[in-house]
Amino acid sequence: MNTVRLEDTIIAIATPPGIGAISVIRLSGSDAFEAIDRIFLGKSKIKNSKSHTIHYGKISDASEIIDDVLVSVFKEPNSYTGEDSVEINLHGNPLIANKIISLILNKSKVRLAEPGEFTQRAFLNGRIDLAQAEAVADLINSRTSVSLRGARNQLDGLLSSKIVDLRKKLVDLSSFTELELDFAEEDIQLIDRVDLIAKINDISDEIGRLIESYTFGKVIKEGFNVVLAGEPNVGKSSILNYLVRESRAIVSHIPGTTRDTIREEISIDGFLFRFYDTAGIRNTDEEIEKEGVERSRQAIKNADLIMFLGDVNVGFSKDLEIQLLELNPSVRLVKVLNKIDLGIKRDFNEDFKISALSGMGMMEFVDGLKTMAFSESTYTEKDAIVTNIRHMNCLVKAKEALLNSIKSVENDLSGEFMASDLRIAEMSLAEIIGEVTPEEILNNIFSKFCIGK
Ligand SMILES: Nc1nc2c(ncn2[C@@H]2O[C@H](COP(=O)(O)OP(=O)(O)OP(=O)(O)O)[C@@H](O)[C@H]2O)c(=O)[nH]1
Ligand SMILES: [Mg+2]
Repeated sequence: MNTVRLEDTIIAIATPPGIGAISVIRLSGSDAFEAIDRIFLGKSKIKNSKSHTIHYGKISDASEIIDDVLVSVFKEPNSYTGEDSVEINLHGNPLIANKIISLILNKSKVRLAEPGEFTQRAFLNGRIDLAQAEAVADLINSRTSVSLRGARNQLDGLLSSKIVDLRKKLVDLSSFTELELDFAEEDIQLIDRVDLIAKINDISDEIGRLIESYTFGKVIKEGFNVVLAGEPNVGKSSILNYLVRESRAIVSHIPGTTRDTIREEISIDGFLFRFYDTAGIRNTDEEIEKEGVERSRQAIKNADLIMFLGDVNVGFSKDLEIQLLELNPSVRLVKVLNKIDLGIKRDFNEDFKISALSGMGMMEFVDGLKTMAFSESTYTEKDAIVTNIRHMNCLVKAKEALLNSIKSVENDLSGEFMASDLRIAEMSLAEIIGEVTPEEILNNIFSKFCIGK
């Protein structure tokens, strides 16, 4: 989507490809009503209908009836896109949908919509801001109840209103500092410097709290990556199988069984956990196993948590522990002793004791996992939580600018510096909600949507 062409009327199928009870075609733009009226046989013309009404009728080509349909009418500005729009409910066969779309394309000045173009119009026409538009995509792509709730909150404007509020505080401050610049010659201070710094600090702290929420927000949206790591034969694959309740990975008494990294997702209390079973790490000359170990290392680098496994009779290799932490220095590592059904002979300073064979200790481990993923977060559903890396980057930029502005006040630099930093901070916040967002970024955001959304 290079240049925005709001004047075009666009069409797309809004339901997934394939067969279903019904499909929905969306049509939006100034010619939407005329376009549908050219092929729709109903009691009255759609053009003359009231907004938010539904009309039964038939779609017909000159020679044949294509389908009987329901047409919903939305008049601007009270539609999803803010434009005149219709939604056609038809029988859920892609052949019918394609016929209707071709018919409209042939008979009217309508073009196929690009991915996300309906939502982009909703944004450009001021129906929703950019963070809300992004939440639409998140809502559709959510795979757990928790991430769904996060997206819902963002779509409802929880984050946006927080950003708007912070931005307003900044604009209020800037109005003083900009005014001071106007009277620079007279050297007037309209706002006391101690007071000014305190106010900037308050805003910066609030932004800081949003930045911190991203650790939690990322887990909400993307899930939590747990890598099962350890020496060969400690029972990594057995644990994966236990967690997913199926024989997903091959288990054998022969060390070096797992080669490929195996990924499985499970939802625990509505949170998405992604488990990676990896090849046991050891020095080997066997070519395939070597590659397996390399893949283990890659998985470990991307882990949020390493589940470091030890055998009840052997414990944990200090050497391997060091290697794991070298690969991912910021990761949380928990020591889990497996095979306790064989009897515990000594203490290895482990965090958890389990048996993949009998299930002993597994409940406690899974409970522990939830705590480890979320304990540090003191965020509740009602808090604005940042789940999007783009927002996160804008917030970091804003905070940096605020810290710079404080520095220039403390160093008694010319007011220009502080005013300019406050402006940068304000612009960075505005970028989150799409008020000063470069077109390239906008295109990038909407191109990731599905067609018809
Ligand atoms: N007694 C007992 N045996 C277990 C337990 N977990 C795994 N085993 C056995 O230990 C052996 C190795 O199990 P795997 O799950 O294949 O071990 P792994 O860590 O995936 O091994 P590699 O893929 O070779 O690195 C198998 O014979 C399992 O049946 C357990 O909790 N108790
Ligand atoms: Mg294995």
